[in-house]
Amino acid sequence: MLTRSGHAIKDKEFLNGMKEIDVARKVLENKFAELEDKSAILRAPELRALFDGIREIDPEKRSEYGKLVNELKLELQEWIDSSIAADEPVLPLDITAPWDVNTSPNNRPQLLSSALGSIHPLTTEMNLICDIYQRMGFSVEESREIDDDYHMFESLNFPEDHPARDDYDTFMTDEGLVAPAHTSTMQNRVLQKHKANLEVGEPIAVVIPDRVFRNEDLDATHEHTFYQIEGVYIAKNVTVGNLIATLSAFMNEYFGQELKTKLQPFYFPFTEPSFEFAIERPDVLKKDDSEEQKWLELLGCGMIHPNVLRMAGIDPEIYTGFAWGNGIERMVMMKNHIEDIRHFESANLKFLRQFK
Ligand code: FA5
Repeated sequence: MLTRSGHAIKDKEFLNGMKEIDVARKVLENKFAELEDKSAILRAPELRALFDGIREIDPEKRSEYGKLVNELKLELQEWIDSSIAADEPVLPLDITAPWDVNTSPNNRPQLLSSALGSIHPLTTEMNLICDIYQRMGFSVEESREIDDDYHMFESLNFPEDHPARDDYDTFMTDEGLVAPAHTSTMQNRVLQKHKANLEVGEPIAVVIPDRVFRNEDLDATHEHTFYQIEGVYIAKNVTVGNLIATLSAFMNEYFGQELKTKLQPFYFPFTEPSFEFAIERPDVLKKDDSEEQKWLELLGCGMIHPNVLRMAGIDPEIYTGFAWGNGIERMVMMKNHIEDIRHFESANLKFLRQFK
């Protein structure tokens, strides 16, 4: 501390004063590191003592000394400023922002109130669908929007060069990666992940929703990008009867009524036997009385092929199971009497506002 005797001021006092500034800086530095409220450093007694000592310095040297004390104060202010800047979260750069993110919030265009928007009907319905399956004892797993040939075809028992590969008008990258054409690409992963359930007498019961992509000719019931939900159920002694009972229970809950349904034989390499499941269209969605207009195919399903179980390390002699893949848009269309699948991605507010 600068305590002065009050005797004649000499150069020696000035030099002592300089030393005391250095000592005080070190003390203040340690204090600053400990302080929660960094600005309190400006009220530290060590700093006050330096200022008080100015008047005791030789008048000739006083202004030079005072300048050094002031510089220390400015230095402290800089410490405070940079500690505040370090504490401030660095905002991620939003490249979609239609304004310069460096402008102050007051100068930015006002965002629209969220009350003006609403959740997309497909999201609402997907949440509802997952909720029903969860109540039926299924867990929900996420899929992925880029995959490989093994999961798209091989793990699903599509032999190489088999013509059935062409049924899935698949988009591929130059590197040979696949935009999944169905959520069945997740079957092998889910079976591997949950097969330990079987050893403790529990079933594998999982649904997997996600977006899928096909190089399709578009019409009222065909999109190139649409949603599916895959389901798998595996345990001992599972039969086609369990498959039908599960799908019927789900459909009755989702549509809130018993619908006319039709199960007809079909072919998928990964199920045996395989079926297509269709429901009767409500009258308002029938263009004419033809048999074709009467039914809309909602999903493909069947008993999981023994080769698919084997490839996931599950013994088909002990366990059996069923799987299905359900188109979400078509379900939502049937429930809400929507005549064209292309409305969903049209960004047509008149259409979307009906679901608010
Ligand atoms: C499949 O995708 C099989 N992976 C389903 C499956 C899973 C079978 C598990 C057996 C076991 P499919 O190509 O039929 O099958 O499509 C299933 C459902 O997706 C159809 O019933 C339909 O509801 C929907 N879907 C198919 N193509 C389109 C499309 N272009 N636009 C809208 N929905 C479609």
